[in-house]
Amino acid sequence: MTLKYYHAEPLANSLKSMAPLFEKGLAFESVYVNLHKFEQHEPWFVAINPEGQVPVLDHDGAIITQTTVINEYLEDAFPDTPPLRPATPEGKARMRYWNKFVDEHVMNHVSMHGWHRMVGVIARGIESGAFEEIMARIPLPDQRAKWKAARSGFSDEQLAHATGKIDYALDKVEAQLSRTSWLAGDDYTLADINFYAHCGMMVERMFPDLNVAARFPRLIDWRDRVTARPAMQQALAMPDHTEPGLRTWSGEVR
Ligand SMILES: N[C@@H](CCC(=O)N[C@@H](CS)C(=O)NCC(=O)O)C(=O)O
Repeated sequence: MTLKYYHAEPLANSLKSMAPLFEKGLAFESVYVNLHKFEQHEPWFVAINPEGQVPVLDHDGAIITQTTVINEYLEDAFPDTPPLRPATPEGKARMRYWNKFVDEHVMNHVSMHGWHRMVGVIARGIESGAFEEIMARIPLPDQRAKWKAARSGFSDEQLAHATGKIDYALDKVEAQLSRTSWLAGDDYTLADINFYAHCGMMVERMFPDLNVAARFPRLIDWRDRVTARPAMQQALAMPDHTEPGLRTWSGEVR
C-alpha cells in the first residue's frame, strides 16, 4: 500500500488533510507543491488534479481531491486506525454539519483576508505580461477571479463582510464549546480539524481587533488542546517555504 500526499504549507487545506494522516499513524510520502512558484498550475500537477489545487491524496493510484472528501475517504479506507468520525449516525451528522458550516461559511472568508495580505503582495509583484500568462494556466474560473481580485485588492466592503462572517462563526463555536468539549460532541473529530486549520489556529493573530482571547475563552482553550495533540504538532512541523516577510498569514501563527 502506498499513500502520497501532495500539499503546500501546513495550514488551511494542506493542514486539514495532513493532520488526519498523522492522527491515524499512516505512513505517507510527502510531495511539496510550491504555490509561491505556481507549481499547482503546471501541466504535471494539473494532470494529477485537473482543478490545479492542493491537497491531493494518491492511494495506490486512486486520486482523491477536496479535503472534506479526502478526510472521509481516510476514515472509510483505513477503518482499523484511530477514528476521527463518531460511531453513531447522529454523531456523524453533527460532524458533517460542522464540516459543511466551515466549508461554506468560514473557509473562504478567512482565505480572503489571507489572500489580501499575502497573495495580493505576490500578485502585485508580478509584471503585467507574466501575470496574464499565469492567469491563463489557472483551471478554475473562480480561482482565476480570486487572483485578479487579490492583485487589485479586495474592497473594504468585501473584507468587512468576511470579518462579519468570521465573527459569527467564532460566536457559534464558543456557544457549542459551552455544551460539548469538541465541536461534534465528546470526541475530537474531523470537524475540529477543519475549523482549526481554516480559522482556529490563526484567528487571534490575524484579527487582533476581534479581541478573541477576551471574548472567546473556550475557543482559546479548545485551540490549545488541538495544537497540543502530537499529530497536530507533527503536521505543523512540516516545512514552510513562505518568505518570512509574507508570513502574516502562515508562519507567524505557529
Ligand atoms: N475546496 C478545496 C479547496 C482547495 C484549495 O483552495 N487549495 C488552495 C490551498 S489552501 C490552493 O491550492 N490554492 C492555490 C490555487 O488555487 O491556485 C479543498 O477542500 O480541497
